[in-house]
Amino acid sequence: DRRAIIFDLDGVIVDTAKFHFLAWRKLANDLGFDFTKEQNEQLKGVSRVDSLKKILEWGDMELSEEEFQKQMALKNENYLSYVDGMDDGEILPGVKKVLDYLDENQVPYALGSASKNARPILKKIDLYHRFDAIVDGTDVSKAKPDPEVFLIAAEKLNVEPQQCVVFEDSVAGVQAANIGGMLSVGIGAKDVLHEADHVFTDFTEIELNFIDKLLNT
Ligand code: B16
Ligand code: MG
Repeated sequence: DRRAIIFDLDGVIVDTAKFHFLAWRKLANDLGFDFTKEQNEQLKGVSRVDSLKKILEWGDMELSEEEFQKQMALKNENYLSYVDGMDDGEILPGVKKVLDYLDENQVPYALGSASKNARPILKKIDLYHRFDAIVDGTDVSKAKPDPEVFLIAAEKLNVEPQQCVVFEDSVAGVQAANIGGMLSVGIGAKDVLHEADHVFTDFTEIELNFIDKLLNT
């Protein structure tokens, strides 16, 4: 049976995906090109380094190692300027209801995020202390779709991967959950996240008895 939940952060708990998009787009524009919202889907759940590599490919550009590092730092600075203004009002609709329900039923849950900024963001939105475990971009060496981030989370929760349900908004993250042997629940568009076991547009669509069913099958 399933006994624990792992949540992705960006695009699942909070909509920081929009800030990543703005910051990456500014970087591309400053370098003299642009990319689309569709291309941006490919950046979701992907590490900072791999995101910049992809973007440079789209712009058909190459940077020296030094310039690459500089651009990553600039992007992060710009991203953090958006994050700075965040508070618990940024928690996506329906998320708290699910967390409250898990607490009431003593279901352990962890964070499994690719972001190196996950901990400060959780603090800003006042959820840091509610997670039984936090695994983020500072703890892993392999990026999603590698399941490492979720496998470490399962280990920290003291459960088997097969006992975990993962909530993810990204294609790479859904693949990571599937490869890790976990049940995947996509948050977003059905056509994008078709590899997930279940897909919902957002958490307001998720009934608590669905969570119950997930945990009892
Ligand atoms: P950072 P998640 C991911 O977070 C984002 O989806 C992705 O767009 C971002 O590039 C990545 O974190 C790294 O973030 O630059 O803050 O370290 O969705 O896995 O929570
Ligand atoms: Mg995400």
